[in-house]
Amino acid sequence: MRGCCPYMLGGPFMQPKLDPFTTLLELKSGALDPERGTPQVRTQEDLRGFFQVAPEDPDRVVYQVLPMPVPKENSEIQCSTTIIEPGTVGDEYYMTKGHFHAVRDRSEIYLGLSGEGRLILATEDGRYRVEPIREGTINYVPGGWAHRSVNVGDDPLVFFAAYVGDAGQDYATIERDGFPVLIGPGDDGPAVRENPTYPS
Ligand code: PAN
Ligand code: ZN
Repeated sequence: MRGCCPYMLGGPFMQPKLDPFTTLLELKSGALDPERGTPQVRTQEDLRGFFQVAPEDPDRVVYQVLPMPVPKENSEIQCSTTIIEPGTVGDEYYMTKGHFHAVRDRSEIYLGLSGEGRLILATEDGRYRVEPIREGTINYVPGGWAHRSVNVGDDPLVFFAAYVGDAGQDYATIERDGFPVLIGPGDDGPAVRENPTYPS
């Protein structure tokens, strides 16, 4: 028999849709070599409406996502690295927009690579959790939990994400409601406070 493992005994054989590929992930910086897609760059201006206050330095880069594009189908696994710069806007640390998955029950895994961060997770009925992200952490993001990562340190926060291919991202709900809590500098390090504009 040629190859191994017939898809079903007696055929038909599954015809793969993609060829295998390998990319080097530079563990500290999150850089991919070779790059596989166009980096997605988010500036303070791009996050207008996500921070509590207007951008202070609109062109400044807040974060980048380096993608490894595969078809957005549930048979595939999307993955990317995210690099969030250190900084603040108003009382909030630099963070991602955050989203629910458009297909709400799709889950995701984050692997922390470097820096010091927090992952805010929230359900549509307002429950929330705050989890750490740093080198070696694995955050499991179950379906139904919106997620936003926040850089609470002085260096870039870098993590790798892998998620169900057809998950999609719903940013509009977060742009409208935000998350139940905000994270910014406090007297003794990062402080989590209630979001005064979160709908009750
Ligand atoms: C991540 C995020 C990435 C950027 O890959 O997309 O960290 O955050 P925003 O998408 O909220 O701007 C992920 O959770 N994908 O589903
Ligand atoms: Zn996600």
